[in-house]
Amino acid sequence: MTNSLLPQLYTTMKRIRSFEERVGELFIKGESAGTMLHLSTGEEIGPASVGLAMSEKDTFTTHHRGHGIFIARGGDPKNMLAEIAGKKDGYCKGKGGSMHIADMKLGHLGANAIVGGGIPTVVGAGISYKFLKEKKVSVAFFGDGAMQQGILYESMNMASLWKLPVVFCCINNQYGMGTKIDNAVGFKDFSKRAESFGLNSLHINDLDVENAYHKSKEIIEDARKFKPGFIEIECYRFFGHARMDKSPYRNDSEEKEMRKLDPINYAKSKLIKESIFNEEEILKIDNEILKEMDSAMEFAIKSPVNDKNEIFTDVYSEKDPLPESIDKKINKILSN
Ligand SMILES: Cc1ncc(C[n+]2csc(CCOP(=O)(O)OP(=O)(O)O)c2C)c(N)n1
Ligand SMILES: [Mg+2]
Repeated sequence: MTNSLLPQLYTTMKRIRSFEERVGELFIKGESAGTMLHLSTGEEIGPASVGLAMSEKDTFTTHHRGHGIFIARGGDPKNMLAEIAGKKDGYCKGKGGSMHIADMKLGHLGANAIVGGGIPTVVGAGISYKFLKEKKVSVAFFGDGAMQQGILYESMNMASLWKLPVVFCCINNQYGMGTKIDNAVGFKDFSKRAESFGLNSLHINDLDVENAYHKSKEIIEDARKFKPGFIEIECYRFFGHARMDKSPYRNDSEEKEMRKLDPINYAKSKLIKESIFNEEEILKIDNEILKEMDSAMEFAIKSPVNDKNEIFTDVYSEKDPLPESIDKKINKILSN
């Protein structure tokens, strides 16, 4: 027995990677509802460390590369894969897909495909927690591309001014689509930028997920005491921007070198070095995860497609009925 959190952190990272392997498989089988599937392979240290450092009732938003974060926060691979397949058992009944999963029950306030789009939501959540005296923290996860968006700085300023229980978490994977960070960013010390807004700032640039967890935990718990924070986690996006991108803008030797910086392999070696698990025990964990993902895949493929009458449910507010002209158009579509 061990008090170390490393087994849990390792398992979370491995579940994220295995899940996303299945996302790729779903796409190859022609079962995914869209082609814009953004994998976080190589980046699992961020979702696992910050995701597990959050408390049960805490909330979050994600960017378009958010599968891993949702898994770390309790997302069920079955309903996530069903969502990506556009099926009825998906978290949003298949209407959101990979980039728009949300589940309020698990604190997921929404994934957002607009770069930086999910950031102000956590400021709103933070204001409500402060005034309702709820001991919750809201965390915005986003990429390095969003560090160049004005909305981030407006949000940081408000969080700082009103001392909100909010954390801004930048998963810096070195690329924004096909643009390397060096070609897009004048001043790369992101935590210094956040510090200048009066935020509690943390920069993580190593492969040790346990270390990232403990440091992130401090930032999150400070935010709970109304000292808002910023976390940057450096990593490398192992594959293309989305499934169709073969990364022609970067060379094989860079990818080969950078893929050596694998947080999962690092955690595995540490588990063995610290005699927490041996190779055989780790293989057993990995096989359990593969089984879990096999059944999630089966579940998603078997899940039915929604009835066409479901298309507009949960889309418009009941309190705010559709204008008559739109109603007529919808009825025309449904009657075809
Ligand atoms: C406001 C806005 N501009 C451009 C895009 C197109 N776009 C989608 S993802 C992306 C790159 C985002 O890079 P980053 O924030 O680093 O996230 P990553 O994809 O690396 O996880 C861009 C430019 C968009 N979705 N929204
Ligand atoms: Mg990026």
